Amino acid sequence: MSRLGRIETQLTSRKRGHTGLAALIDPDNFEKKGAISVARTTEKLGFDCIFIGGSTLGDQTHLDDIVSAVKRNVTCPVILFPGNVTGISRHADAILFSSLLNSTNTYFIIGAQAIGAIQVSRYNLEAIPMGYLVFGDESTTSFIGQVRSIPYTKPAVAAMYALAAQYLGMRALYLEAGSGSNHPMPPEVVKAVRKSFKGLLVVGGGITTPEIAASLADAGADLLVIGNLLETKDFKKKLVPITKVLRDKLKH
Ligand code: 1GP
Repeated sequence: MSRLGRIETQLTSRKRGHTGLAALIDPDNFEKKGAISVARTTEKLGFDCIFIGGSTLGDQTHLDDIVSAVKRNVTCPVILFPGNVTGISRHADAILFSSLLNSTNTYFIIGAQAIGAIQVSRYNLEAIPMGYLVFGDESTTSFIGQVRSIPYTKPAVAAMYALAAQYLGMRALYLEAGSGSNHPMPPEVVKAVRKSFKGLLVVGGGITTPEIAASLADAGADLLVIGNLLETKDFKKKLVPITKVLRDKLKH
């Protein structure tokens, strides 16, 4: 098994129960200026890292531009969150080297990874081995990834996959409700997964309020990912209560 790199060590160094935040920038929805502004703002608000990626990304030159621009403007880790082989950039600090475990197409489970591995190695990117589980069937991620969705109402099924991910050596697991989802991950699912998965538990999709963030943190998520909200007007104002609720939890 690969050794823990610098970025993964940083991400996993929080105490259990101290939930962090990742800002997700989808290059399909940002030009350089906007991406820089979001990255700077979120870092100032105390976000732990920036994820860059998206499920429909095709323009690697644009990805490189965004990643290098963001990298020049923040000190926190800039981590790739690829939906395909087109999501790799030499300018990032690390990559969530993920397998979409509940895809029906082997391409998204291991095919893209095999092709992408060459580039990851050539660019000397830190690879963080991650299982990716998609819930619900209305998101772009679910459609593009040809997912056989895990029902939101079946925490035991999610926990089963989580345990399998752990036995396969994945040190991170991402529970995905889909970008812009009206149905964020139910805390019961996160709780069930937390019981069987010991690694870094990442949760994203539809996190837009401090209440949702707090319930997922209480359920045991290590890192919450916020993307869509960053693309809305007055996003900073909306983020402040979310960062506050998580910060307040650190005190207890
Ligand atoms: C999507 O989980 C991420 O891959 C973030 O979701 O865009 O809904 O915040 P949102």
